[in-house]
Amino acid sequence: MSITDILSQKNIDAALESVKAAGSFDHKSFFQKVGLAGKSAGDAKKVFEILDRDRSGFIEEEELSLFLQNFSSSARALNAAETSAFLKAGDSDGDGMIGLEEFQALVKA
Ligand SMILES: [Ca+2]
Repeated sequence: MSITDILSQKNIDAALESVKAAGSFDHKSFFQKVGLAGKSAGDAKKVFEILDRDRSGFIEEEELSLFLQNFSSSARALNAAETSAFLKAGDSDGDGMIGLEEFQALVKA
């Protein structure tokens, strides 16, 4: 499964372009631009499985910091403030990671 099986390259390029500047990442705006906000729970699950690189069943902080690189290997890493804001937005049960249901809720938010 590749991310472009789920999302269009055009939307991915536009979303990545909008977060090029360090500190400019906002998950809500990114999920909108990349087209994920309008996808089904099943498609969100497929994306979650790509983001969960070590297949632990959770997106941990390190995986979150490399979030953009799942869309393009040349994309930047998120900085510490962006990563921590992203984690805080998604981690509703406070375990320090984002689970599948949390991710599905986050992309719709
Ligand atoms: Ca993981």
